[in-house]
Amino acid sequence: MTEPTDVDNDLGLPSRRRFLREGSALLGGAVMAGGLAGSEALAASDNADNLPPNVPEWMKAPGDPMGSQLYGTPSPFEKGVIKNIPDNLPQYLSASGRTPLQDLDGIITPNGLFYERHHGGVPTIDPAQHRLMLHGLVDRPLIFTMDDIRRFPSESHIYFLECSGNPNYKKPYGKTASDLVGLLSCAEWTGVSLKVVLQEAGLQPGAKWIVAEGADAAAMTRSIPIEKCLEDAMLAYSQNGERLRPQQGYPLRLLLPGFEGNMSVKWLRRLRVAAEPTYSREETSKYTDLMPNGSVREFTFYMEAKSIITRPSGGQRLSTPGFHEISGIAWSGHGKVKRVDVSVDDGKSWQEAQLQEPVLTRALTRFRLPWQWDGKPAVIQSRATDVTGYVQPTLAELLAVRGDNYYYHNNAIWPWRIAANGEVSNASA
Ligand SMILES: Nc1nc2c(c(=O)[nH]1)N[C@H]1C(S)=C(S)[C@@H](COP(=O)(O)O)O[C@H]1N2
Ligand SMILES: [Mo]
Repeated sequence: MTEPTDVDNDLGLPSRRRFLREGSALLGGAVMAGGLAGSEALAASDNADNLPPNVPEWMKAPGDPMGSQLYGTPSPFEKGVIKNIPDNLPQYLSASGRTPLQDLDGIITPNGLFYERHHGGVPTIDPAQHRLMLHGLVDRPLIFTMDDIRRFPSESHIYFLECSGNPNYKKPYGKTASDLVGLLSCAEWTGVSLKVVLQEAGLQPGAKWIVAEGADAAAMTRSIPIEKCLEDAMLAYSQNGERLRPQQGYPLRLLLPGFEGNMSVKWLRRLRVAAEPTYSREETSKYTDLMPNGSVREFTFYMEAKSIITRPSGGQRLSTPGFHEISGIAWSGHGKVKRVDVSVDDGKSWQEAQLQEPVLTRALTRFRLPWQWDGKPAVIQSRATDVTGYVQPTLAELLAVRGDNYYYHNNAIWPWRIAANGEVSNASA
């Protein structure tokens, strides 16, 4: 093979020398000023033989043949991008694994990194033996096979799913974006509108709630107001184009966009239409909150507006002063994110971030803000506002209203502290 010197290769990419001449213009001047020379320097791990202008090792022989992986997996160099499983919790029957939000881009969570939360382990369900039973206040009680479900007209929507204990109000809050709010993911879901299935059975007068039950050892049970069931609730069987993962409820889950994750019952086996909620364990002893005056907030369905900077974020390090894009995610159970403001001066002033299209209802929204870091210690944070005009509060504001016994629904602003050496840590810890 000949050495690629100043000859354009057949991919039409700029050659090295042209890149050196025009490089800073291509990358927008100020952004990388001085940076190119820096990247020419050898890092400790670099093998000079693989660097320009030499031909790297991996060009000198053909790569792996087709079919060496029948289900693709990430590059071995990405092996650190995995679910975050807290080791300070008993992790068998009631378990959680968090999405590594700080390592992801865009708004879609890859299926292998979707957060998982389960109360009785992950059942292995043969779809041929799975049934969904629909009964109670309906004209025609029905039992569906998975084939029956998939014969209904289907729809696909991108929605986030978030656990309402994400995080809970008990310290310590954790070091990384994943420790803080990694019980959050976003996927394109495909399934059947619950409304369509309910029309098939015929709702009777007095139908006010639907009690959903999962086919796991926990028989997770939650009551859902009928309005939500007739609005955007889905019986989902696919996630990002392929069938649900077992951890996400294979072969069928309920999906209630914008509601606390606990209500999106996985491994869905039963829907009972009722006049009253059932007051199950998960809506009485759990997923309710004690206010300072002794009253209890129950049925706190909606996930309020929230955001977090994922880059730079806790556990990461800024390599050099100068240009850095601040990027993160924002979401609201009430609908679209209207704006995100970012502060780089510990909350003294705020700038409006750019929202990356698409901005979707009850989905994650990516935001970005260009930033010149002067190399001095700084505190950065983001604040979401949703379509209702609601503004994401600070942790201090939430604690002042909700008191010491509140556990779920912590949608606080999470500031990151950047030290002079570039290290990023949790400023609320
Ligand atoms: N059947 C069943 N459904 C369930 C659960 C469960 O343990 N069993 N966990 C709930 C909780 S607490 C959450 S936050 C979401 C998590 O969904 P995921 O594991 O797909 O992320 O599922 C909910 N649905
Ligand atoms: Mo949850």
